[in-house]
Amino acid sequence: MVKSNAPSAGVHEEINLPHTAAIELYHNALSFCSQKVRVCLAEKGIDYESNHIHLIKTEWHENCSSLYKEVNPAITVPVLVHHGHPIYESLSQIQYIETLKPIPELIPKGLEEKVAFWTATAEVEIEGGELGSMTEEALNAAAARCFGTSVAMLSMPVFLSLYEDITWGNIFHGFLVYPNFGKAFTSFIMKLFGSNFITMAPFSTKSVPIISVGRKHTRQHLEELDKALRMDGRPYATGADFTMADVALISLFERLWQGNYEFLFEDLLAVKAYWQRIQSRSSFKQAILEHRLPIMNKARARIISMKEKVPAYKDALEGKHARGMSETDALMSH
Ligand SMILES: N[C@@H](CCC(=O)N[C@@H](CS)C(=O)NCC(=O)O)C(=O)O
Repeated sequence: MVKSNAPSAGVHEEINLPHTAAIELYHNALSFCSQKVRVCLAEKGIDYESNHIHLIKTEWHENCSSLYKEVNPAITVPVLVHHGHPIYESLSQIQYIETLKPIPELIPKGLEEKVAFWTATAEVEIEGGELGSMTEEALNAAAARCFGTSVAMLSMPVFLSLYEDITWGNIFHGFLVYPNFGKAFTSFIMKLFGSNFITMAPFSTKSVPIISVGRKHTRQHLEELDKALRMDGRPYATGADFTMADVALISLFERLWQGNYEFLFEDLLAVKAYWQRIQSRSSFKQAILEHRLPIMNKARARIISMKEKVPAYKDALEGKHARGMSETDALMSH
């Protein structure tokens, strides 16, 4: 996350950005927050002008371009723009969309607490923003707290695979334009070693435990969701209707798809059916499927093929699953 020059959350009536449509969205295909806002807009049936902004993981630091800095000096996505006035922070954007078009209700009366539970657990909360600098104990505590954090711990193979298709020119460009040297350097290292980074000493001593902690807790959060769904056979996270809780969960499932982690809920039949139900909604097609970039499909295909070719890589990503054991079996075998 980039904090410098961050404008305050909410609508900025004092700013007038050039625009061609009443509602515009600056967003990125891969970004969790962008996905949530796109799903909300699709669920509400709100038309908008789509301005895709690349981040280095999808192609280049377009978010650092002078044009984009006019939209958001904090260089983050998403930014929602209404009649030229930007709304910063995805949470404020979602609330703004809710007031703009209250029906269909995404936070139905009486379900506020349940929705809040799932939206809070879907958050990514990483102290200091760096998984690599956390102890295993801190990783476990953070992953246990939030489903979003545990899924974020599974994202490294996805990013490494994406970097394999980013040009060196775009990586070096980061040293010139990206305000955080540490992150520009991380992109350089990830590009340099590609997917092998996961299993390569000395990096593997950090990366393998991060993925392992992420996997263990993701499985636990999925089991919790399975239990909630099975309790009364509800189709969606909070009951009969699709709500903001599902909006928040979609981005996590999409990341699990992106990293080919579906094996984590292969035996959780209620979760499996839930994910299929979500994918059959038109909002999923409009907000997620239609935005999957070729580089994202390629990154997933590379992960699948690496797992077939390199047993240590498969082991790092799948743990005991790679050897045909469920995560629960694996825990019990300790
Ligand atoms: N709290 C912000 C977070 C925005 C954010 O950090 N977005 C990420 C993508 S998920 C970003 O734009 N990062 C810039 C980068 O990676 O260079 C929100 O909810 O909108």
